[in-house]
Amino acid sequence: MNTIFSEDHALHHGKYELIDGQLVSPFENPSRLDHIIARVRETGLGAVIEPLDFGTAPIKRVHSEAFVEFLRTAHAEWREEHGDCDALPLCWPSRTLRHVLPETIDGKLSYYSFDAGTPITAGTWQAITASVNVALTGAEQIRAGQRAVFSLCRPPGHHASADLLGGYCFFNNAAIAAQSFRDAGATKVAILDVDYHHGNGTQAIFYDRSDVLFVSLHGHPAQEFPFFLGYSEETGAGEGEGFNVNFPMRWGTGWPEYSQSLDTALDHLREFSPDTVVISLGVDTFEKDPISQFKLKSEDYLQIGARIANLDLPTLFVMEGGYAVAEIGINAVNVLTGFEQA
Ligand code: SP5
Ligand code: ZN
Repeated sequence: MNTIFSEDHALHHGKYELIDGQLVSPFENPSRLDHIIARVRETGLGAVIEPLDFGTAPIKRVHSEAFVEFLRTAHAEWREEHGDCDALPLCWPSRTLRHVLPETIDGKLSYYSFDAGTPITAGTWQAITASVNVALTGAEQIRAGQRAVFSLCRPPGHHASADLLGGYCFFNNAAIAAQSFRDAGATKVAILDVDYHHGNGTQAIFYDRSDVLFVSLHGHPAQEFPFFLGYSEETGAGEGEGFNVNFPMRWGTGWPEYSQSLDTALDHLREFSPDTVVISLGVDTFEKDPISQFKLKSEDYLQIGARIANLDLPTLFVMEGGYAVAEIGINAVNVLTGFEQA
């Protein structure tokens, strides 16, 4: 299986995220990908290939023009106001407040974000456009006939919706790839999101559509970030009714319960019978993940890959979360080797 990878991910390296009442060095940092790419090479998974440049047109199929342009200039505007530090918001248009776009950089950053865990740095634009290109290059290789490709994206994407960043995410790589399959002629695309956190951005992007099925397994929003989406009663709207399927699970969930949900999730994909599958691949379901509360073990990821392979469909793996850096390479690549050995 080919891996698509760009060194440009390292240009996004925040100094702080706000978590548990403290500003700490971000859990989502470049060392994550150093470990994954090392494991890809060590296991001989396949070729490691640099992405092509697709420009911003495919991004704007999913994100609003204004949001894309905001991100392009956000750090420069921030630097003019506050000097050379990372941009972080601290006030959001929550209940009782109006959703009107302010003029200043602080106001715009608040408008376009939903948490204080997602710093914008000088190199963020270059890293997030490279991350999209990694996803789109993988998608193009699938269209050219590859059975499966690993798009080693960073920053991740599944928390980002059409005009909202957060949860370490800016552009929704998986959603942009899924839309690219549709635009290239696929009739039906399914996205299976196995990251520990609910893919609120992906759900929101496709919520009223029947051409892209979204199925997600994640920590229960009553307990876990992003808190305000991901319940099982969210099944889609209008045309999209029945094409959004959530499997929220409580803190402490281990393989026995997780694998049952996974099998039911995969049944939904089979019934939908898509042309192509996009996997939002997070390995923050791992027992030692520092910010998560599931109990999966390294060998369980082999099983996840094998069960996805049993769908017998062209499959694009798009990297999302996973913060147990010492084991992130083993866990992520286990999914892929489990897939290939099935
Ligand atoms: C892509 C992705 O995995 N984004 C995850 C973003 C999570 N951000 C904050 C989660 C805060 C949950 N509380 C952690 C408690 C650890 N002591
Ligand atoms: Zn996650």
